Amino acid sequence: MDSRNTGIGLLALTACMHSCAAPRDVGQGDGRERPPNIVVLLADDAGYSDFGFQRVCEPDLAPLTPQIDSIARDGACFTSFYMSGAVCSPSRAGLLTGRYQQRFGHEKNIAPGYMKGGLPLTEETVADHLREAGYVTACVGKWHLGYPEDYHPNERGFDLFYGCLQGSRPYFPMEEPTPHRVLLENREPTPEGGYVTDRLGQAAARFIQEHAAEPFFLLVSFTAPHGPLQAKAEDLALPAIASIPKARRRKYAGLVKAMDDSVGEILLALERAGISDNTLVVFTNDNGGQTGTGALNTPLRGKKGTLWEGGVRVPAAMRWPLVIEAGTTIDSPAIALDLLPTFLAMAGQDVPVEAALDGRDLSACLGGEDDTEEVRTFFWRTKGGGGPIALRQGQWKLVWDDRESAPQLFDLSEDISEDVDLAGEYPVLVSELERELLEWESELMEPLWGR
Ligand SMILES: [Ca+2]
Repeated sequence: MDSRNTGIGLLALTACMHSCAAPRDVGQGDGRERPPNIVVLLADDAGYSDFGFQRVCEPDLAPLTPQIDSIARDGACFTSFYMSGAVCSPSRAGLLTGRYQQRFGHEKNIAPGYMKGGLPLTEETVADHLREAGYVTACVGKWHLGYPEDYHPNERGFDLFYGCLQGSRPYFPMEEPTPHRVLLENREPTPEGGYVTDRLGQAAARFIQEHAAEPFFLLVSFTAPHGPLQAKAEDLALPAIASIPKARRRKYAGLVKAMDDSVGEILLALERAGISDNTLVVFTNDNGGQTGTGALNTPLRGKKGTLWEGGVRVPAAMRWPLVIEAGTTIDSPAIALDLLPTFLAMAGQDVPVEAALDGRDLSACLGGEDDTEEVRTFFWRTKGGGGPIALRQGQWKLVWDDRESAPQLFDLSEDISEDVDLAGEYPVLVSELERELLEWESELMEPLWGR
């Protein structure tokens, strides 16, 4: 433990929490004497309104996510949480580095079999940082951040990798698994068998059991409910799913149900290990819902791949019983780039200035401190220079979807669906936001791959 910085940051954080929200009784001997374990549960392409804990939830999916909902119920629900990307790989690059991925050319998805790169080696991941802080680190699930050996999760800060390198794969066993779709344990292919979402939940639970005695960071990167739409027969037979009229939506619901079951298995593993109270569990989703596979983003406009709210605004909940008061709602906008600095603060690890992070530590707001008065600005761009670009600043969202046309302005406090373009009413505001957006864009590089 000599190289580990295990206490100072947590003590500082806990001190802050005392003034903001009374910490709970730990209920276990050493809970406050070591930094929390961190578990990130990341869904893939799920709909904004497809979870019971969302304010606007589709009634057909509401009964299918009790385990995921429990994270919000027992902790905090974010109502304005964003990803920095609108598709899988760039979004993960932002989340893992805490930096706008367009700064380092990771702006487009990595195509299957692309062998010329991946998450640029200039970048450090949250796993790199947490390992330096003494954490054991694991990535369970899909990687989608590069196929060449130098880009393998084991080279990017993760002690354990259990999952596939590609962005998706069949849920049922493949007769002839390909090297990028087979589930690897580190670099070794594992035998095909079982349902992938179940296997990921089981692998995550095993990791928790094996590492309960030391601080750990566990990223569970589900392939669900990304296509293919292969649900288990037993889930499709459940009355709550069998009664959904549309076949595509039914299958999608089956994928979500299986993911919720795996989340339940992971939460149970934390309970059984006696470390639930001092574990931060984050649930979120990597990009807006893919309506093509049956996801619904009501009431948001757009879907995966777009910079409308439906492409980048995602469900998010965090539970840490020791610090976060149950039933907390956080309306302050936050972005996945905030996770890295938040985790490092919890781990008592200083963030090096040269890391040039774009996010910020959310500890105070998780502890109940109201920071809704602060105006934050988030930026998005997809498809490189000349491609769609957008900004949110406080209540305002500027969307420049087509650079040949004028940007559009929306007041999200009144119009979360981005229905009414107010650009004509606020020309001065539009030109100020446009200036900020272009200034941000001037700091970016062109995408390293993709069309
Ligand atoms: Ca995705």
